[in-house]
Amino acid sequence: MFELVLGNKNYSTWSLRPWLLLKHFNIPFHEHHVSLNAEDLSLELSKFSPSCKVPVLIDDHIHVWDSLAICEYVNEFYLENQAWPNDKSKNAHARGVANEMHSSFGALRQEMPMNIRAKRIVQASEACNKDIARIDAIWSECVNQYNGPWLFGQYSIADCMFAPVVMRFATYGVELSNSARRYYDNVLEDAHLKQWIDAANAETEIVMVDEAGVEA
Ligand SMILES: N[C@@H](CCC(=O)N[C@@H](CS)C(=O)NCC(=O)O)C(=O)O
Repeated sequence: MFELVLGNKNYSTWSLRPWLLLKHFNIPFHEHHVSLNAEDLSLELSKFSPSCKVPVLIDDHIHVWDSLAICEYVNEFYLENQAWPNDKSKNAHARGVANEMHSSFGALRQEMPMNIRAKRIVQASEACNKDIARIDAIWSECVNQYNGPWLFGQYSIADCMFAPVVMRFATYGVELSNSARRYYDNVLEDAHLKQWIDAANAETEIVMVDEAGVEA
C-alpha cells in the first residue's frame, strides 16, 4: 500500500494536495506524519526524499516527492489519466492553472499562510491582492465555462492544487466575486476536505512562522 509522508495538517498546503487526490480517487494509503517544528526536520525528511520536504509518496521502492509530481505519478500509473480532463482544450486549461498555482502566487503564500484552525486578519499588500484577483478570475472563468461543481466539471488535479488556497481565504476572510464564491463554497462542502479540516482542528502544535497577522 502507498505511504504518504505529510506535514502538520493545519499548516502544510503542499501535503494537502496529493492527500486529496488519493482520497477522491479511493486509493488506500497509510499516512506518516512529520512535525514541521521538529528540530532535526531536514534529517528526518532526508530519510524519505533528497529534497528534505513533504509531501513524499512511497510506492514500494519508489519515492516520489513534490506535490504536483506525486499527483502526476498517481494519475499516470494508477488512474489511467482520469485526474486530468480528457478533452484536449480542457486538459490544457487544467494543466495551465494547476502549474500556475504551483509556480506562482508568492505574495499570497508569504502573507497568508495556511492556518486552518485560525481566523486571522492581515493587511494584504498590492502584490497579494493581485494574486487574489488572479485566483478569483481563474475560478470564475472555470465555473462559468464548465458549470462546476469542480473547476473542470469532474474532480481533477487542478482542484487538489487550489484546495489549500480555499483554506487560506477562509482563515483571512478574503472577499470573492459571486462566481468564485460558488467554487469556494463547493470546496468547503467536500467531505474529504472536511476530514482533513477535522484533523487540523484536532492538532495543537503551533508553527510560529505560519502564524501571520492578528486574531480576528
Ligand atoms: N514544491 C514542493 C514544496 C514542498 C514544501 O515546501 N514543503 C514544506 C512543508 S509544507 C517542507 O517540507 N518544509 C520543510 C523544510 O523546508 O525544511 C511541493 O510541491 O511538494
